[in-house]
Amino acid sequence: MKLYITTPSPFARKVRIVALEKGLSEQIEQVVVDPYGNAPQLLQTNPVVQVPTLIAKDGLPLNDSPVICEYLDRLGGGDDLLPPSGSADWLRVKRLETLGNQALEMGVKLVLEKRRPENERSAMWIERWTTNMGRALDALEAEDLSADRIDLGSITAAIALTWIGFRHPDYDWKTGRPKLVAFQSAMETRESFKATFPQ
Ligand SMILES: N[C@@H](CCC(=O)N[C@@H](CS)C(=O)NCC(=O)O)C(=O)O
Repeated sequence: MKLYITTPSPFARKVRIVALEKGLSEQIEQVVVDPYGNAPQLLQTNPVVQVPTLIAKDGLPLNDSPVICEYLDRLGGGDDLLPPSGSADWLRVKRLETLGNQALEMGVKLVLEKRRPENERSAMWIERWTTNMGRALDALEAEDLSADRIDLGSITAAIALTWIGFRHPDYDWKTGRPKLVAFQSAMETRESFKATFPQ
């Protein structure tokens, strides 16, 4: 299998962590590409030219981190990172995964907006996306997150926190969110997290 990534991408990090947790890393060649430069290999396989994109075992391209993670979870060994579909636990994990992804999506929009020339930036969007990112983090703080429960929900929430700290160093996500602070630092001690820290 082939996985297109960038090393700072939080969505790609999620997939890399899942691959490690499921013992699949040796079967996956990681290829660093430039999505914003329309890397030809990526353009050929993903119509919206984003990382992560996985070329699965049968050669089929998988384009979005949730579907890639679910595919790898079914393929690999060890404990399930996604409980059986339809169960109460599955819904709990999916909700956490979605909140983590929502926080990340707001954060990615902010990065792109802030990369525009200063006179073209929209203060309105920056304000809205910052507020929404904070709300997603507040919603996560209110959840029962535990570093002892490794699943797609806890993995996504933890990588979102780390990435926001990495990409938005001026944004204080820690004050008022003590449960998230303890959770994120405990998750980052796992080998799969240490091996994929954003750079
Ligand atoms: N929903 C996608 C989001 C992926 C995404 O936003 N990737 C970013 C990098 S972090 C990207 O490749 N952006 C390039 C672009 O949008 O042109 C997922 O979960 O995989």
